[in-house]
Amino acid sequence: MKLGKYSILVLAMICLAIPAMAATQVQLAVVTKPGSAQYVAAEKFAELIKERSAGDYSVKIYHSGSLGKETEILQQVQLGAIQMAIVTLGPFDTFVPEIKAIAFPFLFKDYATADRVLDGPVGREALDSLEQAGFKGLQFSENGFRNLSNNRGAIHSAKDVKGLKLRVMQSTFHKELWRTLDANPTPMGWPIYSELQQGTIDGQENPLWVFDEYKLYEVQKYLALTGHVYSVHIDIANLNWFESLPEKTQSMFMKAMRDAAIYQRAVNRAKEAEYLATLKEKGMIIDEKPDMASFRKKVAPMKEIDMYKEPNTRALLEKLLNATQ
Ligand code: EAX
Repeated sequence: MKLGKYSILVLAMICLAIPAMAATQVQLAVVTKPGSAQYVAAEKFAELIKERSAGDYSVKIYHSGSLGKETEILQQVQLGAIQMAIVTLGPFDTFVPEIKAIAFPFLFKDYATADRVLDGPVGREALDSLEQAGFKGLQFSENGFRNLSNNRGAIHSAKDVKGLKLRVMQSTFHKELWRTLDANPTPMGWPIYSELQQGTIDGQENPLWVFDEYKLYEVQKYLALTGHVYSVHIDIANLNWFESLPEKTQSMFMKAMRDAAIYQRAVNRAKEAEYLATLKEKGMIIDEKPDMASFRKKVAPMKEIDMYKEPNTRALLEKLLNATQ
């Protein structure tokens, strides 16, 4: 077929128009890699947005530390350099102090309680508190219950923690928690494989999926299923950007993140037994029933420390303690 001048012109116009019709790209960061809990939620979210916006929006996921540690990711969302992120609660407490109430040890006795409270009004209030730092809190997704591992020796009760060189998240609260437990905590961003390998630190604490996905069984010998903190991920957007979106789009993003989080939590929980079996097979020495009464006793005074006297933190903690009853 021979194209006339006019047809060529029309064709050229169509080609030029295509970029304008392309999806608006939303940049979302996670510090961890594909297969990680954060990534599973991010990927599901991206898929839902693509479907539900009929191609108007696409989500580009930055992962594996390509935008820095979680603290740096939070800074970039805060500045609007990127629009969204899924970040572990730990590093949030230097941005929004009261959010650490959610990481209070032994606050949630099981997954059902965590879901009920965090998906309910108290959880919503906590997410809304992030607005003071320029974040829109969309949803909580899940890291999981954190468990303690180390290379120094078996840890059964709280007294075995004494002097342990422990990596903690870049969080004021986690540092204080492990100081209270008499460890020697050092805040570091993620990942920490080489620090464990080189012996800069003796131990760390994380949910079971992390041990598997990051092969921590290669560099950690002892694991105690302490489940001391239910660790959440917070799924956030830059507040100004989010509020600039049409209302319908805002609801679509909210709902898609909620559905992605529900999906991701289910995946995480369904795989837990499998993760544990792998760690055993890989030769970790696992204490499945550590003396948790000794840990609870040791951290009980934490309710009264200065960090928790700050009124907003105190208020959120009280609400959480009531709601989790
Ligand atoms: O999400 O930094 C941490 O210990 C996190 O739990 C880790 O990135 C896995």
